[in-house]
Amino acid sequence: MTAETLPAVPPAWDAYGEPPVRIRDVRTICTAPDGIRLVVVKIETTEPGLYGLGCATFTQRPLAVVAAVEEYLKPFLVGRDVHDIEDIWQASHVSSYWRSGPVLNNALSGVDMALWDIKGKIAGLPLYQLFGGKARRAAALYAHASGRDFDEVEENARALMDQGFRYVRCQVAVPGSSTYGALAAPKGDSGQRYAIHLDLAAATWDPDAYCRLAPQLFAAMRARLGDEVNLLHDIHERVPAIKAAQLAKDLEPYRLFFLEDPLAPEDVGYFPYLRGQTSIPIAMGELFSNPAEYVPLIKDRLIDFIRVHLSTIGGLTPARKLAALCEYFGVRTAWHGPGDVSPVGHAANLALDLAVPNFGIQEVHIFGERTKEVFPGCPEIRDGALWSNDLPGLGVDVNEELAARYPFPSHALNGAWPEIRQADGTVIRP
Ligand code: GCO
Ligand code: MG
Repeated sequence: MTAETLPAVPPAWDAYGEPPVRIRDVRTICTAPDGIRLVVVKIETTEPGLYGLGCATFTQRPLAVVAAVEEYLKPFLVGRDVHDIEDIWQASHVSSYWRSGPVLNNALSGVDMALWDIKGKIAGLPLYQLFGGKARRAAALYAHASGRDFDEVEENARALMDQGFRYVRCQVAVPGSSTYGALAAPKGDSGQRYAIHLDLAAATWDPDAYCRLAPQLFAAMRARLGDEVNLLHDIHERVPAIKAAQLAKDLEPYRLFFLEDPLAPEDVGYFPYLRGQTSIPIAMGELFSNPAEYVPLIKDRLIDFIRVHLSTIGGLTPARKLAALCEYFGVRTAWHGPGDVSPVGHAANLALDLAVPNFGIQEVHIFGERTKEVFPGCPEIRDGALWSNDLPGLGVDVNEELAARYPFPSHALNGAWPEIRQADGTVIRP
């Protein structure tokens, strides 16, 4: 298809540039080089060789995102001017009438990030330059130290500290419980079985045992690792709200950098109570998908760090607005950066990390060699920080031939989170 044969689409105003650059094709690339299902959107343009990439990874429902991109967004977007990012975001967002769910937002994010990537390439500038330029050299990182017991957590934390990490998230297995974040992938393992960090052999979850153990873990880590390292922890919405408040108080003496997801999105009404009980720094939000969900927590200063899975809120366009809102309320950024964010998504996180004044911390997943080969230009981890290259746009490419060699693992649930239950059989949050 050439620019001339493309359908005439709204808006009716003149396209930018001579000749204008239009969207020629929108498609998805599915790959799992390290066993984690990743979805990336590629937008090709009417300019030969000019394309953009965006992260659309919703690893529990990747195939639904693929359908949303290819069946709905593609026909809606082909022919539009690549420069109209805001207009395209707004139009796509409401084109489903019902909106702001994670499937549609991830699809929209793939498009949104790809358009920013293209804009950067046309400008010849890395994205952080379009966002106002560097406000820091690199983004300080935290990585995960997990273990079956305190010794293993300590060993993994020390290994990270030896690599220069100054921020370490610690999670330990509750014996006999299917604990979130407790298993680390052993050296040389692709991470496939550990992608969602669950000990599936242990069938149930005991919130009381966890609430007793977590403060002991941090007492041990402070004693063993010293005062200087910044420690973090993710409750992962695993306990009833009132227990989370007690746990937050019990963890206070260990001076965490932040305590993440003490409450489930359904329990945000408890935040004023939690805030009144403890001065522990709180990080929240990776499960929100409607950007409006953050507003009450930000404006009432109920959290300290905003956690956002960028693709789940619809990409860079809404994330930039949230970061700016946070700036005025003293809330710092902590974009979600686990293994189920593609290197393209990590590069998008980094573009914001470098440019926003209220950067807090960046979570990182240490990608395996295969993922780095599939995604040349993947941001570099050095001295406990994430460094951007200076290529135009997001600076990350995808080797499609190689990506195709790592199809999604075949599994009956296609990536869905297996259920976790209490001893009496009640299903609980993941
Ligand atoms: C975190 C997260 C993740 C999520 C995962 C779900 O890193 O803070 O909670 O590990 O569990 O992204 O797919
Ligand atoms: Mg989390």
